Amino acid sequence: MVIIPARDEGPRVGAVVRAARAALPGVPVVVVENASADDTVRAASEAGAEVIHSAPGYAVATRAGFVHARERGAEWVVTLDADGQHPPEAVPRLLAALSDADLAIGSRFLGDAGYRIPLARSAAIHALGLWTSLLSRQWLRDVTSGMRALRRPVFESFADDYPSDVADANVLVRAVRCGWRVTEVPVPMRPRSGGDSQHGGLDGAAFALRMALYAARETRR
Ligand SMILES: Nc1nc2c(ncn2[C@@H]2O[C@H](COP(=O)(O)OP(=O)(O)O)[C@@H](O)[C@H]2O)c(=O)[nH]1
Ligand SMILES: [Mg+2]
Repeated sequence: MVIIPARDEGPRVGAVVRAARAALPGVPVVVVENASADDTVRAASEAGAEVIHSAPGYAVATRAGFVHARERGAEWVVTLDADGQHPPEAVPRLLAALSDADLAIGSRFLGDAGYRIPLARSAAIHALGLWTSLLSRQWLRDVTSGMRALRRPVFESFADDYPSDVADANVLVRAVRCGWRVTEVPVPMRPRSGGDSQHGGLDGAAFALRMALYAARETRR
């Protein structure tokens, strides 16, 4: 099952849903939406997605997707942004990695990133990558990538217990410490195709600091 959290992505979500359905014929594509002020719901439905609703927040929406996938008995889930950042045509490569991994990350830092990542953001992701690698004792790079594939035991566990504020690097620390096999697959990405990121500027810095703190807390669970 493909899970696409989306808020105010009306101009973008339709293309992502259509590309995902084309790349993965017969696979359910679920858009998890909350409180969009635009036509996100209509655009997603018209493109052929099932739309479900969640409480606010990216992590909360992602978890709602995991719960839905568990109810549907999905074997695996892939999470994609609705903003056009993650190329759905690369999903089959991510799924192939699940043959010997439990969680596969689409990574901008293993090959061609595909676009110029703003310097401050790139520095923050690399610093979080080092921190995450230290905490998990596994070399991980694109620790904030929202493009991930998860096998059933992983998303079923996350459906039961998942952070509600930040769910990026901290989730990877948890996964490695749970003994799940985590791997990275090179995926060229794109900048979001319009609209605003959920975190920019100072808000982004505060978000990165919270993520680092939550990641450290995972080692004490
Ligand atoms: N349902 C839902 N989706 C959200 C929320 N916040 C962000 N998203 C979606 O989550 C995805 C990732 O957010 P984005 O702003 O692209 O984060 P970035 O890629 O880290 O800059 C996008 O598809 C957003 O539309 C939210 O509160 N609810
Ligand atoms: Mg994005």
